[in-house]
Amino acid sequence: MDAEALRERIRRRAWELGFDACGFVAPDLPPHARFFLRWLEAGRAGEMAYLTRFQAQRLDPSRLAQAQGGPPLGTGIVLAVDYGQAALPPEVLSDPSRGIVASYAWGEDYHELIRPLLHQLDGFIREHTGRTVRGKALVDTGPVLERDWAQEAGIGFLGKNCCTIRPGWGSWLFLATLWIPEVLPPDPPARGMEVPPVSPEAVMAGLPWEGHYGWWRLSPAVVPPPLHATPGPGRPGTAIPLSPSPPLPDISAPAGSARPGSCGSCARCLEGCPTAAFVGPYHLDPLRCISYWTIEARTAIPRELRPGFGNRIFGCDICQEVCPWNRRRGLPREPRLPGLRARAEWMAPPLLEGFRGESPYWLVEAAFRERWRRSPVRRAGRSGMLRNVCVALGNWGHPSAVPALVQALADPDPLPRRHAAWALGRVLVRAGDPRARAALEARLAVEADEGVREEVCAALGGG
Ligand code: B12
Ligand code: SF4
Ligand code: SF4
Repeated sequence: MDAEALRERIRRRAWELGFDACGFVAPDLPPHARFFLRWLEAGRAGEMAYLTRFQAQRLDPSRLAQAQGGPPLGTGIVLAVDYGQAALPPEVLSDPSRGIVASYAWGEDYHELIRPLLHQLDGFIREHTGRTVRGKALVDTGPVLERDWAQEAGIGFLGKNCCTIRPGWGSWLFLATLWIPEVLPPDPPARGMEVPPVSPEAVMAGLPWEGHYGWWRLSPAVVPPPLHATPGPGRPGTAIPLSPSPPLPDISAPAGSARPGSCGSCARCLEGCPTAAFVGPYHLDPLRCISYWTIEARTAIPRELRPGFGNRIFGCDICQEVCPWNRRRGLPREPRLPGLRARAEWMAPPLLEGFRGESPYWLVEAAFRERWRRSPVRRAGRSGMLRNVCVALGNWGHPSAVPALVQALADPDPLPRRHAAWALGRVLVRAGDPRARAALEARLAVEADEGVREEVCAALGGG
């Protein structure tokens, strides 16, 4: 079988396995590698130490198998899974007594679902080529700039919010890559058109928000049609209507371009970020991002950022929710992989639910593991989630949160204790609840941890 024919067989098989898009790249230097290195030098990785490792492989994916004594890799297969589904209605999103979970975590952990599919795809290729060594199957955690490769493979373009956006689908995509020794013809890359490329230094310094940074032509051949021809049947309890769309800025295609994508002069994501995490278009500072703090970080959330978190307790979708490319999406539909379909109980749990006697999942490890079994939320851990929930309770500032916060203030882990103290301080300021003051004073009398003592004092001082 010739290389072109094998490539098309792989695409078809990828679709059958549940991938919605599949493109092919040559493993060269990723286009924004220099920006990535500058970004690292500026300390943007924070606690995400894994981003600082295996740079030789990240800058040259042909070496990804080298550490295990594997052969040089000749082709990258870039895959996307569309997880977009119903949006939460505005009254749920803005309900301060609920904790909003990012939509990528409404279904089961995508790493666990997608990795075996990559291995199956690799097995299919090996059957055709007779190869005995395995390809390198990576989803999220590998040393690969997945968004760069998705753009190179023509799957989507990079939005100013940093996300891969595919016109017609939006940005609710998981990305994954499979790197194989076989050399297959690459897809035409989604190269920028019309506007000259901007330098990494300019992106680091912060580009003007409303600038127009080009159109990206996308490969029309990434999926066997039709995609999601009919919306899925829906699961009980998850049929939540899409919220009505506000008027949209003009991001329509210039005449004569095929499947192009662009942000145009739109800057909604940059304006909409509640913690001002964007230095500028294409440049996010994770150390100001809700997603980083609520998922990745194991330390205390900076006090000045906490009010901006609102009721987001795990991840954040705001810079995607406001994006016209997501609002233009068609009818609500369901991911083809059944495991990714939203579970009603994982989307926006009432904040106080996990403190109650029948299932105190924010307080007891075993209950946490049971309540969030197979959910990506487990990544933050029980105490990390309790930290996040305390911030949301503080932002609610309602007296009914006091008993829960008193329990959190007695947690064995100082991390949630710090945030519970802060939240009680907010209830004190907002509602003047004497129980909040009493709890803080009682804690100060017994607390040994310096960080918690400092938070308690700040809370009692109204800081
Ligand atoms: C670290 C990481 C994070 C960090 C940092 C994110 C960031 N923007 O840097 C944090 C924890 C904040 C994060 C958050 C989220 N993440 Co994340 N994350 C990653 C991870 C592991 C590495 C990304 C990375 O290298 N960042 C470093 C910076 C430099 O890279 P970048 O943002 O991709 O930047 C690119 C652009 O800046 C661009 N660029 C530079 N200059 C220029 C100039 C021009 C003109 C253009 C067009 C582009 C451009 O090139 C850079 C390199 O590709 C990837 C998986 C992977 N292996 O790639 C997932 C990944 C990017 N995350 C993903 C998701 C789903 C999310 C969240 C939506 C989760 C959530 N709901 O909370 C948010 C979205 C936040 C956002 N707006 O980016 C998906 C993205 C899917 C998509 N459609 O884009 C990925 C690919 C995981 C996956 N396998 O599906 N994430
Ligand atoms: S805080 Fe939310 S809106 Fe801001 S960059 Fe992070 S994910 Fe996007
Ligand atoms: S909100 Fe606007 S600027 Fe941001 S990614 Fe979407 S189209 Fe681009």
